[in-house]
Amino acid sequence: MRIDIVTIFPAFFDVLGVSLLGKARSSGLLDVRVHDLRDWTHDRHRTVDDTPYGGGAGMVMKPEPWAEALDAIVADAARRPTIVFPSPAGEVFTQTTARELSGHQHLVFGCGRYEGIDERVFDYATMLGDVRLVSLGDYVLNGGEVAAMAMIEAIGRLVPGVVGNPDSLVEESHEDGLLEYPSYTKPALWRGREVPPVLLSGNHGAVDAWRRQQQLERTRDRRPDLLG
Ligand code: 6GU
Repeated sequence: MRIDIVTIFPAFFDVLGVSLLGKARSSGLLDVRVHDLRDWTHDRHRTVDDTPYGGGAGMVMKPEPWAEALDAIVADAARRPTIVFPSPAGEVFTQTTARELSGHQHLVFGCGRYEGIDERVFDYATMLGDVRLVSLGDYVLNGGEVAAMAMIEAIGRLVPGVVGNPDSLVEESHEDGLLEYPSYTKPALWRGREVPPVLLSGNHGAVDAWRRQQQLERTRDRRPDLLG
């Protein structure tokens, strides 16, 4: 999978060089390319923002650098990419979104800062790829970078081969619409706290039933919205 990221803060993405995704990059499973939006400005100050038409607080990202950046990225792309703009005004990103996007060959993340990107950029981008505005949830971050990082990690780990043992992907929170069951390791008695005895019983049927019950109870207590 190829992932292009356009940002005015490329350093936010330095962490893509470490841990599981870092390994996936070194091994060639993920081809991640981080681009500085300012490389497509032409003035001495490398300006990416301007005042909003109609007035109001804050600055808006100018359309021209965005169009040039996206043009350059798709120019050497094999096929139409999916272009994701992280935005608190977008559709909510879930495990379903991650699963879907993990099947795409080429993702482009356009990370906006300030009050947003000139709206015409989203329309222009539809000529180059399939455009999605995607939010992490109902709270506001300073820009799309941290949101893009979260999405890239959620998506990247679903790309076949990135997570070494694919079994670890199936018993996670949200994969079956429920929260994950609790996990324990040795020692069986620690600071006065015991591991639930059923887990030491060797009875696999009983363990499975207990875990399913735990998933249901936790989901009901913490995330009743998931049960519909
Ligand atoms: Cl995708 N962007 C920003 N700026 N804030 C957010 C978000 C995205 N998702 C939740 N809050």
